[in-house]
Amino acid sequence: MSPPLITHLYTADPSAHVFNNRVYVYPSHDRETDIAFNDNGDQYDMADYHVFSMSSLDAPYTDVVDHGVVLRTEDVPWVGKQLWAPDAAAKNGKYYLYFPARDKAGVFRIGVAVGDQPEGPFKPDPEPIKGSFSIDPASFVDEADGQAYLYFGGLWGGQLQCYQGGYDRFDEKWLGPQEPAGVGKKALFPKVAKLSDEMRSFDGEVQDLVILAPETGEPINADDHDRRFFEAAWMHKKDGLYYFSYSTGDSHYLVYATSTSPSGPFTYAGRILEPVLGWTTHHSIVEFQGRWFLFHHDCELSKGVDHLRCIKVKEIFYDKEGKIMIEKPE
Ligand code: FUB
Repeated sequence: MSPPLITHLYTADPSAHVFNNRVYVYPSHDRETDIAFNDNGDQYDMADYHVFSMSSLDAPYTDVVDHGVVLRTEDVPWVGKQLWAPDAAAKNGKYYLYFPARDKAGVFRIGVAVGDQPEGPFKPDPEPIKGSFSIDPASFVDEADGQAYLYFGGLWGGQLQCYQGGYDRFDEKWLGPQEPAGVGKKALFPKVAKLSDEMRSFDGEVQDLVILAPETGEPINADDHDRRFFEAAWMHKKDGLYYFSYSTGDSHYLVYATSTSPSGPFTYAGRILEPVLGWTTHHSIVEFQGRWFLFHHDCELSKGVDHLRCIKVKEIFYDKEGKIMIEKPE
């Protein structure tokens, strides 16, 4: 088992990118609270973000730099609480930090903050991104044409199930640990939106990112909790193929689906990681110096406290067909 990458803080939801030949990690910063545990995730009550960077991903991790606090709840006028899993992107010589948080009314939105350097500081826009909702933004800039995308969404505490009547209609009847279920019901899809060239607004409509079951060619069923999308979207591209990976939530897997288009449809392709210590599992995948790495978290550092997590990194591999392998093939 890999050792935690960071031990002086609890960290989770690592979004890793390579900027200027250095690895930058944008994680959640977990903290202790006295909030009672529930399936809505209220105990995940994070209040700021740190950025970390490093020049090597091989243990022991001796050169991890903590760049300090880059954004706080009180820096963002629209935020009420819960700074959850962030991500970052680079474009046009600027760096963009995307972050989900509950607004003052308790509804999750996605904000953006802009910086001149990958380690910040980041200046937040005063309003959330228009048309954004739910959690776990993951940005992806396609090197094929420079188009940037934001993938997002998360069930239960992440409120994705509250938008079944339309992306502009928040239905509070669906708040709490519930989602579509039963024979014939299809799973809810993660969302994707094109980002405009200035990276701070959506260019066009938010769309469903359709994930198909390979054996039927039909969307994944709602009851298929081993494969349906729950949260923790991530996109990477290798050899022209788009890989959308995510957490299955209450079955605790990290899985992936592939497509020849960044907007899908995607076809489920397999598991990346089996359940780890702790309820949540969340990750990113990045290429660094010709090798591919999975960043993820577990609760080893807190000895199993679900909301006190630690990030880890592990090299991953691909077979000849492009299937992700967690162990090096013989
Ligand atoms: O860290 C808070 C939430 O837990 C994230 O947004 C989810 O992906 C899960 O890891």
